[in-house]
Amino acid sequence: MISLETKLFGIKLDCIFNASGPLCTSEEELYNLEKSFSGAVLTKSCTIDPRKGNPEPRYFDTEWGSINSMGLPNLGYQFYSEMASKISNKPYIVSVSGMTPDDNISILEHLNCVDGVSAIELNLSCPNLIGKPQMAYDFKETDDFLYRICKDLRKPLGVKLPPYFDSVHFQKMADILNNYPISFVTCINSIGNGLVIDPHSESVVIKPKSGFGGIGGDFIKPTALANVRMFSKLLNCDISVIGCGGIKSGWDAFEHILCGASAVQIGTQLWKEGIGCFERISNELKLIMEEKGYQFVKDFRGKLKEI
Ligand code: ERO
Repeated sequence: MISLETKLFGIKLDCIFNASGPLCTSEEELYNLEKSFSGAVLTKSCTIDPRKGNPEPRYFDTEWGSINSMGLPNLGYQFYSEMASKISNKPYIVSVSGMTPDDNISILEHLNCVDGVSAIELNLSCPNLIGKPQMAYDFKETDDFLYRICKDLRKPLGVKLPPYFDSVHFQKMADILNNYPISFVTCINSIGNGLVIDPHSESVVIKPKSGFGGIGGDFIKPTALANVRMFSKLLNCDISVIGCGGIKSGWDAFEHILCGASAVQIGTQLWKEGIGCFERISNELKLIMEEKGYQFVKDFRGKLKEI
């Protein structure tokens, strides 16, 4: 019997679930995720107050993926906190992306005490907030901030990272993360500030930030795999890596796990295909495992060969 079971923050779950972002904002979307083949229910990143987000159009599908500048539309942390008692069949992970470090501290203090919140994914990498840098590109600020929040942590904490492109940056971030009681890192958020244009209309395709936005889909898979691989090697073994970026098939999920991911998240493909993607990708991954003679995720996790 092939099993997709994995263990994250001490909980057993199926290793494929949603990325924070697509189809995980409203009550209906969260219930739909609970009913689907997603291994967990992860919320849209939340702020203190509900937000409408950036002006539309703010998401655009391309053949190879997507560009978005949603601007953090969400229903506010109280809503996601209340949903914790309603999502009872799957691990429930709340993504947090406060507008300031103090906002994050307040939200985390609250969620620390909410039954039914299985874990928190702290998003340090939103690329689309006008005038706000991605915190995880500032190593000192990230270190200071983790120091503050980890003092009083009562839930498993994960960190959603932006893509890094330089060996020194991988090492610097890993050295910081290794100092804190972090349960997992998610690699990667969308590649920030890409530009998609339509040459026919001679126009950008999304409205916010003059058309600049986070890139997801096929093109980001090699960068995502590199980040999963590097952090799997550099982080303490008690920090799990979750792969995210360019996963639309069982083979993509297999590649992320081979690079060291303990679980994978689906972003752009979830926007495009809807919640049916979890069952399809899970079945594809199981077939690959069967053909290769692997029964468990751990049989091939991190076992990428070098030549
Ligand atoms: O614009 C957003 O809401 C958004 N888009 C992304 O690609 N990544 C994010 O982390 C994010 C907001 C937190």
